[in-house]
Amino acid sequence: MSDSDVIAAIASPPGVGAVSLLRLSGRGVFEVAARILRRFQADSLRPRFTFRDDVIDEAGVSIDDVLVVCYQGPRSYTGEDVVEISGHGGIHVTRRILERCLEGGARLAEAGEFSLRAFLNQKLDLTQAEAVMDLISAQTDLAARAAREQLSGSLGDAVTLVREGIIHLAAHVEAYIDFPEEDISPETGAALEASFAKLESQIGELLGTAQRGRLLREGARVAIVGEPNVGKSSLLNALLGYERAIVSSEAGTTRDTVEEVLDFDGFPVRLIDTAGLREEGSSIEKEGMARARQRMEDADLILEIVDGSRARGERVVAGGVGAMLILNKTDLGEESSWSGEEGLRISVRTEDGLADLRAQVAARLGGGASESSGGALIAINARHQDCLRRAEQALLEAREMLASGEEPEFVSLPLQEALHAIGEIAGRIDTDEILGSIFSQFCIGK
Ligand SMILES: Nc1nc2c(ncn2[C@@H]2O[C@H](COP(=O)(O)OP(=O)(O)O)[C@@H](O)[C@H]2O)c(=O)[nH]1
Ligand SMILES: [Mg+2]
Repeated sequence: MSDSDVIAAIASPPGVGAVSLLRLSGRGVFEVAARILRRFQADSLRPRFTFRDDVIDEAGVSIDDVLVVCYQGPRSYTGEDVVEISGHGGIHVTRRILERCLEGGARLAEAGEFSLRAFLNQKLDLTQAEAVMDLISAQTDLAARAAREQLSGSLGDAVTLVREGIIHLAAHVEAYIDFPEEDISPETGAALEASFAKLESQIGELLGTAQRGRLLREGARVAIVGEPNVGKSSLLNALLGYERAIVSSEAGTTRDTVEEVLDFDGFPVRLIDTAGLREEGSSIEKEGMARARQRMEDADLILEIVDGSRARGERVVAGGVGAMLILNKTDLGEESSWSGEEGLRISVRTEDGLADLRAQVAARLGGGASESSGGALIAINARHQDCLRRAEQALLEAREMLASGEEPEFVSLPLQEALHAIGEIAGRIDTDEILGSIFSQFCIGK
């Protein structure tokens, strides 16, 4: 596989659509186009101009009447010469056009290969390539915004700052290797300390966005738990806006877990209604309760619902860690034993307090959207987190070595390690493995 041979793929989703898009990229792509299009001439093309042509078969018979746009590298998504062909979106016709591209000299692109080329041609760094994927799979406005900002380079810029800081620090330390007779003066020592502290706080800040990143990409699991009949299923329905779960005044109605994804102030939330927890119950209900307990363990957040109109009993969530207490049925008045208890008061029946509930859940999950409305909405992924942790660890090591009077030569080793770990984030260091693992998650044609 050459890294600039002509690749082709259907870029639109499989199935019937109004139009389908085929994308070709690589050296010689205009010659391929000239072989399969009736009027196209490689030597007189107008880049970024739409024109009409026919894709023809071996015998010169038209397969489809198409629109064609050419891009001349490096001014294209991949940085190479690119041809895009829009055809009539039938499954058969689209496949025939792709076949013609392959017969004309292109080969089928691998998953993510267009974006890989964009990366290799420095049109995108790795964080931006990952953002392309995030944008495609975003389920809420906030998730899409985070992806867009990462695509525009916000994370890459923040990482570059850290990288420059480490280079600066390393250069400082290296200077002492070249002049071994000089001791590190107290002023220099203090300046180095300050640089370490600054880097640590920059890295810490980025690491602090990991939870938000995970929740925006994967959604949060929020389990609604509590005793029977407190209004758990009613709450799920009210938040969803339709009667998803069965509500009844009979205790033990919900026996299985019911899950739905919804948008909580920008956070995709997987809301899970569970069977009420109580001592008695049939064997089916007991199985439901076992599932409820399992969901509680996996949850990012537990909403513990109680009936505020009745005397308080035992709490079902031991210690209340990671749980929000919610007193429902305030329309019936609050029973005196709850007075002074911290917890959100709502009434599913009158919908009082539901907006507060949404906002508080979003705030608990990711600091809320408003917190970051001023600056960039950075939300790192697990790979970035891993790189940053390694960098943090290596910096810590370097700092300790320096403090204990270690020779500068030795200190520069962990600094190089930190630099390497940070470099991996944007991909400014060649490591085939990380490239493979990232781009293979793309779809063909991306
Ligand atoms: N008065 C009042 N009744 C409610 C409220 N929320 C739920 N209920 C009622 O409480 C009963 C049990 O509700 P359900 O959602 O099935 O409870 P679950 O067992 O916790 O899922 C039903 O009769 C609901 O109509 C509320 O805010 N106020
Ligand atoms: Mg229920």
